[in-house]
Amino acid sequence: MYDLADKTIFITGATAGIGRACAQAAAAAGARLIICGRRSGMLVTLRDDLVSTRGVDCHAMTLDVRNASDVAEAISSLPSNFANIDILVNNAGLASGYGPLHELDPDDVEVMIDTNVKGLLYVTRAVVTGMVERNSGHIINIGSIAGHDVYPGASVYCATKFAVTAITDGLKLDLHGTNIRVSTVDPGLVETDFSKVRFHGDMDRANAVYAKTVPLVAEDVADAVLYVATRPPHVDVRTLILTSVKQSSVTMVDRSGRDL
Ligand code: NDP
Ligand code: 8X3
Repeated sequence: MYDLADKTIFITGATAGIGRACAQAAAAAGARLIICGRRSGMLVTLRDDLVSTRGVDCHAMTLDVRNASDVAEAISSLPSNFANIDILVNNAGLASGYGPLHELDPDDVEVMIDTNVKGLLYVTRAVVTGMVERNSGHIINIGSIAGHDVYPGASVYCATKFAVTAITDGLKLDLHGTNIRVSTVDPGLVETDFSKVRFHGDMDRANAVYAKTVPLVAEDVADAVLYVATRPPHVDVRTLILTSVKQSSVTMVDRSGRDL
């Protein structure tokens, strides 16, 4: 197994949901953490909690991954004990709006592409350079089953997650001959703030996404990320797809209400 104790793990979008669960799981495994997100209050609360309950080193950066120069500056000016990143978890992402392409708010289109694709590229570019110099590292992208199949009302979100699939595969080719691992963890429905964000705070619509079924929870995805991260150094889990047993495709979700 690849021991995470004293390894440096950078998790983007750690203020909530899957990213926060990944930070908690990595801290439990003894990793040194770099966490980022836009909401500084939640970031500092998480950092203080990880430091006090797990005794790990944690560097919190208020950072919007859409800002290329801020990303480059944040990575290039990391404190020396955090500078050599062993594992990057590209998690920051969102769906914004829902509906036919021609009815989507152009601002929603921009924010999804800027965050899920361009932001992921900015962070990856800034981090991979050091990994290549050290001939060591692991990039774990949080994709989605929406990066394998499209569903109605989500053409742009799906396009961004198809892009994550392509970037992961392309990066693997670009890093051929190095010891750097490249993986995606691609979940189906996970009950987080994802739908609240997608529906701009409309909690009735958000709650309906998870009604009468049993979705994954953020800790399920963190568990998968930890699995991928802790394989022996010669093993690269390329794609790990996980869904609730109640979900059979992007559109087939058992909402019969039957218990497990
Ligand atoms: P949440 O809304 O709970 O968390 C999203 C996280 O991303 C937050 O910490 C948010 O922090 C951060 N984030 C968003 N935009 C930015 C930005 N511009 N810069 C930095 N951080 C940002 O959603 P999830 O945890 O569910 O989503 C995490 C990832 O998982 C996303 O990539 C999503 O596409 C993917 N995913 C989610 C699924 C689900 O059903 N929930 C299923 C499959 C994949 P802040 O707002 O503080 O910036
Ligand atoms: C989020 C999961 O199925 O709602 O990526 O698109 S889904």
